[in-house]
Amino acid sequence: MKLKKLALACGVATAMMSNTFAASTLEEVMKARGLTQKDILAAAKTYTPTGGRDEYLAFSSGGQSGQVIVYGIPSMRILKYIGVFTPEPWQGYGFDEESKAVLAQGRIQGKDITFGDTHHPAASETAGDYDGKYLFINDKANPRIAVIDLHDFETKQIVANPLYKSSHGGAFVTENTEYVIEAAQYPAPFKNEYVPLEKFNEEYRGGVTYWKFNREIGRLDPEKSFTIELPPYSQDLSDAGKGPSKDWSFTNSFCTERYVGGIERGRPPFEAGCSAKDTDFLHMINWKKAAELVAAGKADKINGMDVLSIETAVAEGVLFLVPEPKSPHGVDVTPDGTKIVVSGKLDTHVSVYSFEKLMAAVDAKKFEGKDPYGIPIISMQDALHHQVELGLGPLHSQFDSKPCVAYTSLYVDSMIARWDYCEGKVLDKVSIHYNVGHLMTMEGDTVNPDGKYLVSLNKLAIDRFNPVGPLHPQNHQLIDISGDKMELLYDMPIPLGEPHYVMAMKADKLKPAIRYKSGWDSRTDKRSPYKTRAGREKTVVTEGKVEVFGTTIRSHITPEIIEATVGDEVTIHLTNLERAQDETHGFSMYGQNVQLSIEPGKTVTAKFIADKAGVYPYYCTEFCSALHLEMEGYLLVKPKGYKDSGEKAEAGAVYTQADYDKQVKTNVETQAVIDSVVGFITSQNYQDFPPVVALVEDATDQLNFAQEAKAKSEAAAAKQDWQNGALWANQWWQYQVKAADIGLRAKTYLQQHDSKTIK
Ligand code: CUK
Ligand code: CUA
Repeated sequence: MKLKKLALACGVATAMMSNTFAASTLEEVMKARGLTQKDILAAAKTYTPTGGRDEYLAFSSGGQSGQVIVYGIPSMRILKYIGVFTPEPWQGYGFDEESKAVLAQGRIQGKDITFGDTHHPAASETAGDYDGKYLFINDKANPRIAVIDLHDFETKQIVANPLYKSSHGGAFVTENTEYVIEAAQYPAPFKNEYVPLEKFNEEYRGGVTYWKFNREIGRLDPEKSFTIELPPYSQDLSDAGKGPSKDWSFTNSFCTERYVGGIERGRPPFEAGCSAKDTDFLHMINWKKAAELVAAGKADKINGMDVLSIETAVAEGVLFLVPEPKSPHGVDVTPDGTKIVVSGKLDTHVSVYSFEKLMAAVDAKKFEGKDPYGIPIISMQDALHHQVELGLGPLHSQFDSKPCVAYTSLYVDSMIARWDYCEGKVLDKVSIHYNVGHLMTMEGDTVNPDGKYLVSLNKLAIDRFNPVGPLHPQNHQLIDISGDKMELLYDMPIPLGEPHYVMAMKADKLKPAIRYKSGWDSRTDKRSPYKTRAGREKTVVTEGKVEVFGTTIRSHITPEIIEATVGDEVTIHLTNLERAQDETHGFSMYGQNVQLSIEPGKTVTAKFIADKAGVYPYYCTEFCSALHLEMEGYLLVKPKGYKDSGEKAEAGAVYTQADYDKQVKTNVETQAVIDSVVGFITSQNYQDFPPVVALVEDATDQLNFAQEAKAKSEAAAAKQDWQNGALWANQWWQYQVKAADIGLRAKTYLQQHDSKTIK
């Protein structure tokens, strides 16, 4: 009765849907779903059939989630959330000891911080172009930079800025990733002490930090990093120079009024006091020369970091200011490095500065004055190439493969402007939904942009998606920029924090691994000292400690029983023995906050105190094989002084010779099936197909395990131990089934990929 009602209700609700399903021609589908020709064209430009790949991979900041979001372009399919500043259970990030150590590097004054406000991802560059090796991202709330290795898409390092109390203008890399740039934001004292706001001008400071990147080891080197002290202006976005300007970096600022707020004390709020003047300052820094000065011992150590004082930076000619229209936000260097595009939220213009003119003023020492800290100011007239009126609220700019073509987000107008920064002409505009922050074109911040697509990172998504409560998803809109008119193609909801910037790289630049070298600690990129081989698993019990050296492989965890006494520190090292692609095992345990992800080859460690006597089942959390549910075990925590009764555990089922014979008969038949599959594969040119070679390797592994189990079952049978004989015969069969499964996958692959007999 109930079912009938439900069916009726569903029938009404899905009437339109079922029409769509019944429709068999394109025209019928268009009619049923109310789609226009333009919609169909947009769909055809983004739809990626099963098995298809994207041309670009986008790496998006995950905003407050503290993670990085990876998605494909043009399909806009999300591929991964990389755990960066925030624990991420699926990847075991922040749960295994190896990744906990990475998160611990990001402690702020000794305190664990388990989130980040990520803003700007930056890919490593060689000669100003993405090289596909590393990704960096900043945390605005707790000034930190993280390093992600694109070999395995894992976070390897977090550095915390020892001077700032917030930062925004990071991460941006210099042309050959010599340095990763991180600018401060809200001024604060460098020392970790109380300083009254009355001392703002004297003791609060801003700065730009240059984190030295050591490409050999793929890590930032704090010892070789340095900071340029800056006045207490709120430094904002930064960009590194390119080509002729490659030794320089540029950092915006707002609130050069140095207003300190105090709305509750009857003073006008920050927003009024920080936007009173007509102009703020663009900071222009010769980082190359600054690095030489630091190397020559001209820096002071503050909180362990080399700091070049304003005084030294000015005296040595590495720091200059240029006025820019008030409350600027984006600063972007053109691909040829000759111009710097600055957009001001409160101005309808973008200001295009000429690097050549800036250098002419520097060389001629032609300044219009000094700021209160003695920094020379180059006049706007002397530095501007021109200003171009684009619309309301210009924020960020990116570039096209076509010379002189830029795209700028118009926050207030909710539009993207395409314009010519050489001639100063607007070329086209397209509406977006709504209030765009950053925008991004393919490789659009390199020396060699690809054009093709643009993604608009909108701040509001009102009315775009099915409502899911007051907190809306973010909306990344994909726009086709290959033609004369920009065309909106697709809306992608992002359900994880507010991304600020995203960058996209040609997918074929990336060469991610499919497995680790055996027994690998992926966070330190070294062989783990806890690597355990098959057959060498052991549990070491010492006073107050239980240490397990275990393994995982389809479909068992070794060990399956761990015994401890209450109060013991339990350490479990697990090595995934798998070599096959995508054969990750998980490991989670009741009540201990343990959740590991063990990818093929990886070794990880869980550590906890067994502080309560009891029974703690554990199991594999990845559906890895037909007997995945049986991938299980028990941690038994005994009370102190517990005496075993000496009773023998009785098995639930008893096996006889008949059971043994029956299983062996099945195994012999199964082997015949396997032999025929193997016969097929080896009759093909399978060596020409690397995925099949990998599958064959894996199947061979499984068949070797089957042989070992077979030997054990026969040995037991020889002693008339039918119980163990039958069980080992069953294990032998389990391995056969896995081998057969893999073999069939290989066979299907060959049949679908045109191997020689199919031709
Ligand atoms: S920011 Cu958020 S829209 Cu942090 Cu680059 Cu401009
Ligand atoms: Cu291993 Cu499920």
